[in-house]
Amino acid sequence: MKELELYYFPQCPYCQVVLSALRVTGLEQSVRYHDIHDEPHSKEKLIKDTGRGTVPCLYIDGKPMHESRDIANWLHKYAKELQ
Ligand SMILES: N[C@@H](CCC(=O)N[C@@H](CS)C(=O)NCC(=O)O)C(=O)O
Repeated sequence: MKELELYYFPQCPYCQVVLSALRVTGLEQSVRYHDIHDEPHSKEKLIKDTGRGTVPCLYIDGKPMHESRDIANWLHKYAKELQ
């Protein structure tokens, strides 16, 4: 099982794309969530790690992936082996 952490905030439509992919793939419970508006330190970490403050960003075993479409595609591709 890979360690998955999602940096997001709920009002962000791109984040909703990823949250929807997590629901559809049944991986919703397998992710640790960081709301960057609730946790300023999480936004700071995101910027420090990636040079970008944009969300969504999914960390896969500590490696950050940006872009909602890329993340959703990755989730669908690897869903079976992640469950
Ligand atoms: N192309 C990106 C767009 C991501 C994006 O623009 N996210 C906005 C929120 S909806 C963001 O993080 N803006 C910077 C900020 O709110 O600090 C994706 O599809 O993931």
